[in-house]
Amino acid sequence: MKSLNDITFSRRAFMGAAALGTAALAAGGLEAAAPEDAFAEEAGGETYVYTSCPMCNQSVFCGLKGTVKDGKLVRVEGNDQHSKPKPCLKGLTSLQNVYDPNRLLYPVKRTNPKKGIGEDPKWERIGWDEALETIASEFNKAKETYGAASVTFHSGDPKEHLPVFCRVAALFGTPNVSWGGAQCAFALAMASILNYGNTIMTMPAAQTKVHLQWGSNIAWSMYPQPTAYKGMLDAKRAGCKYIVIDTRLTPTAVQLADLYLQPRPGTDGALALAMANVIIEEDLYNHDFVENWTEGFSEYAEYVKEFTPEKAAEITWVPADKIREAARMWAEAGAGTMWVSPHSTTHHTNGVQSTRAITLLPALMGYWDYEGCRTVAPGVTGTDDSAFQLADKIAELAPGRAGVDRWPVWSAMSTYYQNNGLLEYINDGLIHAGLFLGTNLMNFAQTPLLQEAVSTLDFAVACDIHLNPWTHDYMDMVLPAAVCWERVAPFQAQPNGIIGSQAAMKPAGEAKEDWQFLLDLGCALGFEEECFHGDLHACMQAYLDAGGSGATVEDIQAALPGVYELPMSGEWQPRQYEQTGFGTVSGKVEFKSGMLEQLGFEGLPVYEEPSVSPVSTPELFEQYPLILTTGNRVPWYVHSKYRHTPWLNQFMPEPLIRMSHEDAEARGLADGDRARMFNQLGEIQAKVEVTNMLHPGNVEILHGWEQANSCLLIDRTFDPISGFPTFKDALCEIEKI
Ligand SMILES: Nc1nc2c(c(=O)[nH]1)N[C@H]1C(S)=C(S)[C@@H](COP(=O)(O)OP(=O)(O)OC[C@H]3O[C@@H](n4cnc5c(=O)[nH]c(N)nc54)[C@H](O)[C@@H]3O)O[C@H]1N2
Ligand SMILES: Nc1nc2c(c(=O)[nH]1)N[C@H]1C(S)=C(S)[C@@H](COP(=O)(O)OP(=O)(O)OC[C@H]3O[C@@H](n4cnc5c(=O)[nH]c(N)nc54)[C@H](O)[C@@H]3O)O[C@H]1N2
Ligand SMILES: [Mo]
Repeated sequence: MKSLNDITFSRRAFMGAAALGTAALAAGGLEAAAPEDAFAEEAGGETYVYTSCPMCNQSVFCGLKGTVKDGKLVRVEGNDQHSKPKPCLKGLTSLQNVYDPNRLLYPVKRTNPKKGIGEDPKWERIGWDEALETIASEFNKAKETYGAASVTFHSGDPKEHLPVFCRVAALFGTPNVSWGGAQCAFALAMASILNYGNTIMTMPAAQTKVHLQWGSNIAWSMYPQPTAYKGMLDAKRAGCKYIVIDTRLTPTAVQLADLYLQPRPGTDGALALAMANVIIEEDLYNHDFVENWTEGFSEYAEYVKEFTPEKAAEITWVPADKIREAARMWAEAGAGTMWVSPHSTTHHTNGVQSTRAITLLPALMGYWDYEGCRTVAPGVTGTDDSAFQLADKIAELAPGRAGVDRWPVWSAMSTYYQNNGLLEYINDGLIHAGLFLGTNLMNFAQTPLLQEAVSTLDFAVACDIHLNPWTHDYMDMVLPAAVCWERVAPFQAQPNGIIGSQAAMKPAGEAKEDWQFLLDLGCALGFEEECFHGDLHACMQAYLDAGGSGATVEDIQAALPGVYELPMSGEWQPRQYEQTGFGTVSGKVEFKSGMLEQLGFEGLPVYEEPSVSPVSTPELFEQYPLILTTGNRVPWYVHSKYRHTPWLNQFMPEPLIRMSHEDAEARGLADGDRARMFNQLGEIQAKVEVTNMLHPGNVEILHGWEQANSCLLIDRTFDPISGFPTFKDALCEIEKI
């Protein structure tokens, strides 16, 4: 693997990779611009187009500027008028995504009956008319026989289609709608909303004195990182101190941390409670805020007495003096912000409660809504798209969702369904058909069980950029999706308004942009009027009208490459909660959650060991003595995507098992050896990389590899509060092959 230092996109690095790209393009035969043209002289004849980068699927993307020459996209760079003007290496690579010779270009249907795992579907090309008619007839048949809720609208991490996706699902009448948020950011939001009625996560600002970065390696992932990360570096220069708490010594920790804590995976709750113990014992907390604006403090203070730094040190591996130092640094700063990973503290059975314990640390200090803290600033007007999504209709349908009893807190806090139970919903006869748009079944725990279940559906259709056997072998039909440079929809929210996007070219083959496909599907299902007779422009205008901006599609286009500015809903005043209170059951910040108690859960942010761990399953630990973390992000891949994209694949061409020197030596393993990683659930094989990043006893592998699917080693246990999978609660052993 190349080092991080190699990931500057010098012309030379691009050219090296480009050679690979050209060979692949030639083999695929798709008419394409050779990547080396990206650096050809731009001698007239070129036009510029502007779009937003969906390569890492964050909901506010980075701005891109494309140069088009002779109908071909030849160069990609940042749009400096966008609020996120600096794309990362993935954004620059979106050019290769357009011309990827492996793209699916036509709708296909299977000709070989579905028989479960390992069957070749024998795809046959069909036309869009046949595709849409078949889907409509199959979905309507399921609706007549079992009710509309028997059809799931299931999406993954891609998000830009969601307004139309949700609208069409609501029109059809199914509440069994969901997307990547069901494994991703929503549990973090739940924890924070249970505490504050709002999210606490924010980036440090100029006046921030201390920032607590909890398990999120922003240097490599998460936020459109170049812009967010630059903001963090600027705050550091302005004097902000950083506490970084991560199970790995990450680039974020190395570059930013004034204090770095390396906990045992899944023990974050105990660590946060121990920090609270120090803050309360040493009387460092903000009495005024705690007395007036919080609920349940005395019981919480009583509970955290148990978590002395010495006891927490035994649980978490973090030395007691470091816990004290972190607590004091946080409490004595006077203004602090916090950023928590959307998946590292939530992919455990104790996820929501641990994340509540973490996100309550600002409440002890009253770090809320004043300069240098999380500020609750007014947003722009005219961007609420809930009316367009028919949110009221979805809320009406919500009681009929699958899984409401299984995950009551999730179900009370979201109107969508928790799709991690899809396997059981199918096996229990609740779901009979489905649309699988932009998702890979490989990213669910115990993938083969889900694949088997999906293959029993009466009808399943996917829509994707590629044909991907892990998901599509279990479908009846797959439809080709356009990529960002081929789309006119959608819009992106900006801090000061809305930004539009332009297409650089027509979609390749018969690919359609997701908004257009969903409109056509809505029409085929019988909702012509509500789906604007398939007219994308009319749909985009209706979307703008529903938000109340008063803008036309043309206004937004004319503002490009800039933002179409909208008025703010007011001016920020510090400590608005003094007027409004907090959006919780009690109207205050809740150390003891009223909602959790109402739904039969512990109201305090109690710490429990993960369901699989050295402590909770000692017999298993004896056989499998390594704690396995799956899915820590890398800069060049997003989940299962881009494994075949030459400019990205060069950095990590194959799966890697990463482990410490100690763990490798103890097993006679050296860097580059092939090894098997296994536990009671399964086995995968990959190359070993020995690293200083990991604590001895903790190993990792990235998810999304066809050659080594980490979800085979993850059981189907879920956090009972969020319904989140336990992608970071597993044990394993590793042996040389
Ligand atoms: N073991 C393990 N598993 C995990 C995780 C982990 O940490 N460890 N993380 C979880 C998390 S947080 C998430 S969000 C999920 C993500 O899970 P998924 O959303 O299933 O992830 P992807 O692999 O990105 O699959 C997206 C699919 O959409 C296609 N696609 C991309 N863009 C578009 C588009 O614009 N339109 C259409 N129609 N298709 C498109 C891609 O080709 C790809 O096949 O994975 C979860 N799974
Ligand atoms: N390049 C890239 N960017 C992405 C993605 C991608 O696949 N690739 N995926 C996108 C998605 S869907 C998501 S959800 C976000 C995720 O965004 P982030 O949360 O920022 O993801 P990571 O960079 O994996 O950071 C998680 C960190 O948590 C640490 N960690 C793991 N387990 C634990 C634990 O138990 N406790 C603590 N304290 N730390 C732990 C890991 O070492 C890792 O450094 O990223 C998004 N951005
Ligand atoms: Mo995610």
